[in-house]
Amino acid sequence: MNEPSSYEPPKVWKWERESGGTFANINRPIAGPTHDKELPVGKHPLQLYSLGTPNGVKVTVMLEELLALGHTGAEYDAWFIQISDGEQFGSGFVDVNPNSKIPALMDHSTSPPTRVFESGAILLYLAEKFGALMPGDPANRAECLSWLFWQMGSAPYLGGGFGHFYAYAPFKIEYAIDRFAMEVKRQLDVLDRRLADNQYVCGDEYTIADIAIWPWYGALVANKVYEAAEFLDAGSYTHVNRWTAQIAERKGVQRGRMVNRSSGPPEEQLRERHDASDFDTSTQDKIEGES
Ligand SMILES: N[C@@H](CCC(=O)N[C@@H](CS)C(=O)NCC(=O)O)C(=O)O
Repeated sequence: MNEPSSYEPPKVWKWERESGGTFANINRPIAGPTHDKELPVGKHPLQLYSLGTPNGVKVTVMLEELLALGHTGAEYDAWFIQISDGEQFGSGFVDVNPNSKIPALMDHSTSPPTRVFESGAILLYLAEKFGALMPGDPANRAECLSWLFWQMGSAPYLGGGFGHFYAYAPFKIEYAIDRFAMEVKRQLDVLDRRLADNQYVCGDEYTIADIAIWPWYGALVANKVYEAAEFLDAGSYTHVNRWTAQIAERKGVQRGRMVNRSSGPPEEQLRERHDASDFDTSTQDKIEGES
């Protein structure tokens, strides 16, 4: 274990300076808007305000899967929210999500329009609205919801805990990395054991539980977040790797993971999505831009 810090917490914590590290500029100890800014509203009933992070990808995959199943009412506009510029603190965004985090959804097909925030709540709302991607019978529904909420409770240990201290903190703290690496490996083992006997997380059916879990744990074992696959020996979770590759083949997943994305290969990015044809236009633009 490396040297312990000499830091002694004061009696009352005060916000005096940025903590350093990636994203420190947007961290604040207070809620509420920092500036007035209305959100744009497009032509579809569903308006998504998001970014192509794992939490954002859950919702764009869900919407693209619903469309692939023929639910035309799931057509949506996806607006790009640049969280590193503090756009989640604009007044319009805070009206949709008082917690100032993407993803946030407005459903204008209801009167008055319905706001939904928290990615798990959005997945559940959409599954219930369209009667899709969630088992109907009580026992399987309970299993599906259990895994959905497992993801919502576990991911902060992966992102806010492990990912933060391994990849984003201004210096490496062995104690913190050890603590969260241990927990994330335990979570991967939970998932691996479940997927050893089940094709999908809830059994034979692909559900919102897979849609919630894949952008986090699938991305982790595929080395797409934190570059930590080797460190965590992600290859040893063979069933998670099998499931990750299987889900990556789905058309809804391939489309959904492009939406609101602003990093990676240009052909995998669709910064805003307002129509299904945007996927074709985006690829065409990229090809023309390169020639
Ligand atoms: N529990 C929330 C977490 C959402 C979340 O952490 N969003 C991040 C991006 S992945 C964000 O908007 N961060 C901006 C900020 O913290 O100011 C959910 O699942 O929707």
